[in-house]
Amino acid sequence: MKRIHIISNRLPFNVEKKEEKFILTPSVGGLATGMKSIYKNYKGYWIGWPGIAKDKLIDNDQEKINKAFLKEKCVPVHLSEDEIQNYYEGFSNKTIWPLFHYFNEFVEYEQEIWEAYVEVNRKFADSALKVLEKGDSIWVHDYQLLLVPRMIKEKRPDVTIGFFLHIPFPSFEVFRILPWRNEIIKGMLGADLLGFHTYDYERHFFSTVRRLLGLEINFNRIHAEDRIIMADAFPMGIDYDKFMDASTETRHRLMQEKSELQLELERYFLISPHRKLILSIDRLDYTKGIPNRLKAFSIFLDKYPEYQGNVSLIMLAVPSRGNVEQYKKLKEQVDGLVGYINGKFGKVNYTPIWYFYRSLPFENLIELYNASDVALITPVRDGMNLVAKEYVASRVNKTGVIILSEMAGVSKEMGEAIIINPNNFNEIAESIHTALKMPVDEQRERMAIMQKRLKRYNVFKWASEFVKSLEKVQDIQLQFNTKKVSPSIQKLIIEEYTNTKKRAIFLDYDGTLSSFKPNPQDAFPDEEVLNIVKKLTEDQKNEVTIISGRDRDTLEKWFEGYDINLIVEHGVWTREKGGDWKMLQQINADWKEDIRPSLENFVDLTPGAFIEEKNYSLVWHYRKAEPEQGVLRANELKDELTSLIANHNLEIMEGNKVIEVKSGGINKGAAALRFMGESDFDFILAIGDDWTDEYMFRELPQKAITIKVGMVNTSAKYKVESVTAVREFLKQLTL
Ligand code: GDG
Repeated sequence: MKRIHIISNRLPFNVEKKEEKFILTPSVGGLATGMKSIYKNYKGYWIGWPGIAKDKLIDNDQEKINKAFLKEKCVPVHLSEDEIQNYYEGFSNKTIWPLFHYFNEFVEYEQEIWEAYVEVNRKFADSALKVLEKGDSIWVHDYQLLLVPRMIKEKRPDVTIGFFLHIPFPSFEVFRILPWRNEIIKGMLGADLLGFHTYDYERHFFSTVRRLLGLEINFNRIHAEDRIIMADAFPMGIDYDKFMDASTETRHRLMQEKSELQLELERYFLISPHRKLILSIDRLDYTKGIPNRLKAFSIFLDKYPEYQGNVSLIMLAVPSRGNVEQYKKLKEQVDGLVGYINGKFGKVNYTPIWYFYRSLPFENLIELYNASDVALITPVRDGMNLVAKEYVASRVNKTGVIILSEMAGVSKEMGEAIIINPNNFNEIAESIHTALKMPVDEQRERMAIMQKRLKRYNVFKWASEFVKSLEKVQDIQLQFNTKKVSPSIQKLIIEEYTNTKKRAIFLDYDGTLSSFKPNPQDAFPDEEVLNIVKKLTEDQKNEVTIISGRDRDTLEKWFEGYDINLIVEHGVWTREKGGDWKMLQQINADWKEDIRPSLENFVDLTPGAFIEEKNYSLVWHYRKAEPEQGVLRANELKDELTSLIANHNLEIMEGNKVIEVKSGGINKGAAALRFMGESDFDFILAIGDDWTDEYMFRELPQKAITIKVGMVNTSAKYKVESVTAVREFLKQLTL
């Protein structure tokens, strides 16, 4: 079986020094649990920070730590306090975390912490590169390591890389705020598969890729220059059985086995059978909507005073990132609110809020899940929120109600919960009332559906689905690479070229010899292209033809003085070298006046779009339009044109970000064939990038060497990935 390595900020063990020895204890977080199966079954290494700053180590501590971890197949990445400060607490938690959770006002834009982030990402990548072998895959985790995929891909393009983001991916309008947006998105695109918790994050990511890099995306595949990259939603699950089993065990404990917390919880209900408990558990983070929840609880107690004395909120807030200013302020705010509510509604024998500012052992967590009638989960933004899932998995008798923020990824999977807007305090207060009054049958009905789903799609299934997709993307890339002009294929083509005497060479221009520019007139041939053309045309055995959709005047001007044939406007006009322009067949352009108003209307409706007029065609360009709107309008325009052209002999062609209406029966395939006529060429080469070139690829004789630019489906025999690759290929031919 192929190996899969894992990289995450932290290793799945906590390390502690005891009498000169370093002792490792497994960490119990969701990620560690989910990855355990992958890391065991696929026999890879886990690369991450061990949790101790290297400045704190003395003598040969580092070596000892490495040794201890190596036994567990872990590779520690040692970081200094400064690095942790700037990379982790800094750029990760003060820039990316707030921005990706839509807290723009908290984002810090410090060049220094960005540079530390780059450097530390490089350290993680370098540690991974040391263990990678041919055929290995690697799974990179989360927002601390967004640059790692590219850093690895650049050095090891053969390694398949997966990346999973555990937090939301924000809308483009938010992401674009980042000064380092291009570096980050390119860093992520080093991966072959990108996973998100929800489809919303996935579509934000796609829209960012489209807008920042202009890459083509079909369904969930991104067409990068040299490969296909896939992105998909994989909602992370939990170890369902672990929670269900632990919870079942808790319920069957003998009196003497019960923990203090469990006994205290039982005492609470002894006072009155009508008493109820509401639970909330989170890290103390501003994304979790803790103040919102407290305010809503206060409104609830005010509005429904009959519940005072009978309903308490148990709030577990786990200390987190306490050095960061906003977290300190949040702590003060929460302390204040809890004090206010307890002061206002508390009685001698009634505490409205049981507030724990600490982390509790797993057993206690289960006791809380078990004892609580309602889970109140109100993040203002949350990638997923595993607490919601854990509460469901711990409900042995299927009672209990979840109140869930629509801003948490988990809400997409839990339609049976009471879904609220975390900023609507009245709505939350009402939903607490609804939850407390919900009939047991209804609770059981809802809970059973959620449990069934969570049991099926648990964290192991999540991890294995991701790995399955990683394998699938390998297959897809392989399929696309099968036609790629490899060095050995190139050698064969050069041999054939050298051994032949009469060669026809058809070269498309835009997207083949020259890259697209926002304005078509700016894509004039640079020195490199002119040199290539010059070299090719100097060989008397070659008939070189530029075959393009462009108009006569432009190409004539650009290639003036070159011994070259031109076929323009998809084949309407031909000019053999040294000759005059000839029209291949009699066509007219009277139709333009009927069609033009429609195109103009679509220009008005689509900022950035414009019309190019050729002798026998009209082209609507949308490369400069906002990408999603451009595609939408292009589809509408195509629809409209289809009915408009009914009375004319016209064709609608869809090129690269263009819709072209032109006289029918003309295409590059027919034009190339006509151009070759009866001549007996012993070598035919055609290179092109869009589907107007597919006519050539299909209609040229079988022996022709046809090459598509771009790693997409094609009827060409071969593919190359880019304009640069075309240029290199042609240079090799003429060496
Ligand atoms: C990030 C994303 C996404 C909490 N208190 C204690 C304790 N916990 C455990 C819970 C749960 C985990 O911590 C918290 O996970 P969440 O998913 O709720 O939130 P984040 O920590 O913000 O996680 C989040 C997640 O990554 C996974 O992709 O869902 O959206 O923000 O497992 O049980 N565990 C123990 N004692 C505690 O006091 N033992």
